[in-house]
Parts: sequence; C-alpha cells; structure tokens
Amino acid sequence: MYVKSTKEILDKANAGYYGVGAFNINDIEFLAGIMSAAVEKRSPVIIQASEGAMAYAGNGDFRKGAYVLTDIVRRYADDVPVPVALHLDHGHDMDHVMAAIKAGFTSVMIDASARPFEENLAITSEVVKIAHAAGISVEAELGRLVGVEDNVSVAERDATLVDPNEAKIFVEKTGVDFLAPAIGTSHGAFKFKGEAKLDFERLQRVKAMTKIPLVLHGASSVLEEDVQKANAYGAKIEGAKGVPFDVLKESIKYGINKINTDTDLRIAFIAELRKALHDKPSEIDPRNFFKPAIEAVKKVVAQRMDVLGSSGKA
Ligand code: PH4
Ligand code: ZN
Repeated sequence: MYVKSTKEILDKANAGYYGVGAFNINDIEFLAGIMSAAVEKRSPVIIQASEGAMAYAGNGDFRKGAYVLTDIVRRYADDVPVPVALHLDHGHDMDHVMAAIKAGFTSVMIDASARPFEENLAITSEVVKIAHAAGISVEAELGRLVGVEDNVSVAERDATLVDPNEAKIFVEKTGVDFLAPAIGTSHGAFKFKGEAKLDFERLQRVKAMTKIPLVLHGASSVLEEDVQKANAYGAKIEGAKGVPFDVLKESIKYGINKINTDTDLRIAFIAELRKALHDKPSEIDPRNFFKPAIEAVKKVVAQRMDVLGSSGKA
C-alpha cells in the first residue's frame, strides 16, 4: 500500500490524538528494518530522507538519489498491509525540493526557518503552490532547534522558539499542511544538559491557533541500552541525552503528530554493527554484519510505534 499523500496519515493521527514516527533513511538497510517493524506493528509509517540522503543514495547525484529512494520505498511498500509515505526532510534548497517532487515523494519539508519570518513565509508559500499543484503536502518550520552546545541565556533561548502568534499568521497565509514548531529539542544525541524540558505551554498555544498536524524534530530518545552497547564495543558517546518516552507522550497529548527519529536508529545500528564486527573477526560477508544491525533498527522502530500510539492504526 503506497499512499499518495502524507497528509492522509497525519490528518488521521491528528483526529485520533496519536503520533506517527517519521524515520530517516539513506539506504536499504534502515528501510528494511523500519518496514519490518511497521508490518509487525500494523502501523502507518513515514519514511523520510534529507538532502544529504538524496546525494548519498545517488552516489553524489541528488536528483538520481531522489529517484533511487522513491523506487526502493515504493518497492518495499508495494506488498505490505500498512500505509507508507515518503517525505523530504529539511529541504533547504529549491533544486532539492523540486527533485523530490518530480521523483514522487508524497510530501516535502521546506526549511527556511533560519531566515527572517517574512522570507520564510514567502518561500514556504511558493513551495506550497508548487507542491499542492502536484498533489503533495508540505511541512515548514518556525523557530530554531537549539542544541545544548549553544550556550545561551533563557531569554536568548526563548527568542529561538516558535512564536504562537506568528504560527497562526504563517499557517493561514502559506496554506502549509504541517508545521514544525521549535519548542526546545535539537538534532543528535546531546539534546539536554539536565532534565529534558520542552515548552508545552507554547506547543498548546500553537496547536490551538493552527489546529494542523504538528511535527517534533529532534525527537530521538537516545536509548541508554544502545549507547552502552556501542560504548562497550569501542564507541565514545558520553553524556548523551534524548527525549524520554513520557515526554514524547506528553507532546503528542498537546498536539504533536509527526515524530522525527534518526539518531536512535543510528545508535542502534552502529552498536550492533560494532558488536558483530567484534564477534566475527573471520567473517567477510557484509550481509552477516548488516543483518543483526537491521534487526536492531527494527526493534527500536517497533518500540517507538507502541510509545507513539501508532501500533494497530494501519
Ligand atoms: N531529523 C533528521 C535529520 C537528519 O542531514 P541528515 O541526514 O543528517 O539529517 O530531521 C530529525 O529531526 C531527527 O532528530 P534526532 O536527531 O533526534 O533523531
Ligand atoms: Zn529535523
């Protein structure tokens, strides 16, 4: 089952108050693990690929990569009983956005969040016009994802988060389908210095004023067990901290429907890969290293589908 629009999946999640995982891929390995989990959990799933993933999949040619990714996702989604969407994650550049639309992605993100509000609004409006004419939906972002490495004061940090009044104007004027409001998360394995704290008050105001499906970027939980396994086999991931499951559930209660997850899959894959390389020194067939790593990705995704509430919703 290959859905034509990511919107179908997310509008249903919005109406049913649950979250759907959007999992990043660059290749067949992650896709295989994600799809196995979606089928086992009878869960809708969003596969997403960044500009970097497009270039990687196309061996340096992002346009070719867009077609490669569409082809493999369609092929994997063809004979499964769950809805699957393919989304462009963090499209910064118009050429990449156009390549994804042409290749058959079911939605695109235009990320002009680093630009002034009016510019973000104008660029997003332009993409919405083009994407909607092609029958696909659009995600945009307001505010910036602030990492713990950004040594900023509370006032400065607040200034980087979404402004709910701007969100209302932005959604009305652009006609965007999904919005990623910055509420305190960041990409990667080091999200918080102390306790994981998101601005739920701000999130609730954005939801009340826009009512559309909202997206949480930087939503990985950074699972302790996988970090420890990776470190036990030579990795050096110290002081990593993600968004705990109960915080994810709370964010869904307040209006988040798309939960972006990449780091958790990367850590699980790398931990298992390191272990397999250590355990089988005489093995030279890469498939025998990748297979357990794919299983590790499947396990993480399946667990998240239960946590987000999308299991059984296909
Ligand atoms: N993303 C993933 C971005 C991946 O350029 P790239 O392929 O490295 O980009 O958009 C997320 O929001 C993932 O958040 P996470 O790091 O918490 O998993
Ligand atoms: Zn992101």
